[in-house]
This record gives sequence, structure tokens and C-alpha cells, in this order.
Amino acid sequence: MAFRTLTTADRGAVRTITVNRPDKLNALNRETIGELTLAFRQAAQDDGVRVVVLSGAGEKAFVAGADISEMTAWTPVQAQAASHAGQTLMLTVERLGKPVIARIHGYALGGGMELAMACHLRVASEKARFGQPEIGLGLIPGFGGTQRLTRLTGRGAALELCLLGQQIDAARAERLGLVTRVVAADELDATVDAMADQLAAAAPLALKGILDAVIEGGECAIDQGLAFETQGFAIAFSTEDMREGTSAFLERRKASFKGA
Ligand code: CO8
Repeated sequence: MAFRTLTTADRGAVRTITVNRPDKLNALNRETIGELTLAFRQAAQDDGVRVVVLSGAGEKAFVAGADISEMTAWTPVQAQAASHAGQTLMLTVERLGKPVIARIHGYALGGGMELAMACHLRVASEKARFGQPEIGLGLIPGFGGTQRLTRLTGRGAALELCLLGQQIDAARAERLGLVTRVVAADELDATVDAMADQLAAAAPLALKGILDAVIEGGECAIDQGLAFETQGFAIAFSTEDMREGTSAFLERRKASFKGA
């Protein structure tokens, strides 16, 4: 299906989804949120896709937030519906069952930072800027920022970023644990591609087991979290990929994983 506010492209088993509203710094309006949710659901259902890369079009921004121009006349009920739609998108990304890499070359602000935080890995150019500037609009984050930022960086940094609303650079974001890796701008694509290729060649059911155990298990008491881990570990033993991976190690050859 053709999207109006996104582009998608496949490179082998790597699907890149690009928010394509560069004139508005890829701000997330209702249409974009709906299209992103659909695009991620399609990626989840397509067995040919093993990894998703999420990017923003244009020179300046990954995503500069929710679209402020849409918000001005909202009633609280409309705001609640918009927040819920955005949170549904973020959960769709987070629970995709396949790794999602955010490729962040510029601004990741407000809803854009929330979207990046829903991804599993965040690779940033040293030129990227991060922030939760909602306080300056008389708002609070509405797409999960208060929750995911706290989980990623701890309460102290989450409160600092949300209360003061200031932008931080990529180096500080890395120190806070907000991004996985920071690279020079001209190394961003090669770094993302290499990471995506590594994940695309890995055993998909084992990747899913790790995602489930870390994300779902991380929300529970440790006994339940450990049960998630045991379940994923046991399921791996029902796969051909586990036999292939262990045999390849013993035979000193490169494993070839099929997703079965
Ligand atoms: N929404 C709508 N339009 C935007 C947004 C945005 N978030 N960000 C940029 N744009 C538009 C600008 O209005 C401008 O459009 P136009 O050319 O038609 O006037 C165009 O993009 C280019 O932007 P600038 O001219 O401002 O570019 P600069 O390089 O001067 O500045 C900044 C770049 C610093 C990124 C600046 O654009 C900015 O501060 N943007 C807003 C950042 C922001 O506050 N983001 C948070 C929004 S609120 C939010 O995300 C809440 C999420 C949860 C909501 C839950 C309910 C939906």
C-alpha cells in the first residue's frame, strides 16, 4: 500500500520506514501516526522482514515532535484520543517481535524522542539533538515519554529533561543511556546498515525471545520476568536455528539461520 507521509524500502530482510514530511521536520500528525502504525504492523506480519530501521527524511530532523499545529483547538477528550493513538503506535513498535533501529541524524524532540525510545536500538549522529520540550508549550509528554525515559535513564535525568525542557546533544544522550551509539554524521548510514545486517542474519526466534524477555519481563516482578526468560530459552530448543547455531559453532563454520 502507498503511504502519503511515509516511504518504505527493503534491502534484503531489512525494511526501512522513513517519515517523509521534511518541510515540517517530520512532525507526527494524525495521518502519520496512523500510517506508521500500519507500516509497523505490516512489517511484523511479513516473514521476509527481520529488522526494521526507522528514519526521518531531510537534513534536519528524525522527528521534531507531535504536530503542534493540529493541537491548538483540541478538547481534553480529543487530546486523550490523540495520546492514546500515539501510545498505541509506540507499543506497536516496542512489541514488534523484531528488532527496530532508530536512525537519528537530527532533531528527536517531544513525540520524536518518544518514538525513538520505543525502538530497541538508537544510533545517533553526533549532530543529533534530543529533548522533551513539551513543558515550554504548557504540556507534558503524551506518547510515553514520562515512562520510557524514566526506564532508560532513571528518574533524575527524566525529571530534568521533562521539567526543564532543554535540548541535549548526542554525547550527553549517550552518557545518559538514551542512545545505543553515537557516530560521526558520515558514518551513520554505514553503522546502521552493519547493525541491521547483523540482526538480519541472526536467529529471528531467538531475537524475539530476547525482546520479549527484556521488554515484557522487565515490566514484571523478577519471578515473572524469569518465567519469560525460561519460556524463551525453552522455545529456542524447538527451533532448527538453535540446532544450526550450536552445530555451526562445533563445526567451526558460520551459521545460516532460517527463522524456523
Ligand atoms: N509541529 C508542527 N510543525 C513543526 C514542528 C512540530 N513539532 N516542528 C517543526 N515544525 C515546522 C515549523 O513550524 C516550520 O514550518 P513552516 O516552515 O511551515 O513555518 C518547519 O517545521 C521548520 O521548522 P523551523 O522553522 O522551526 O526550523 P528551525 O530549524 O528554526 O527550528 C526546531 C527547529 C528547534 C526543531 C523547531 O522547529 C522546534 O522547536 N520545533 C518544535 C519542537 C517541539 O516543541 N516538539 C514537541 C512537540 S509536542 C509533542 O511532541 C508532544 C508529544 C505528545 C503529544 C500527545 C498528544 C498528541
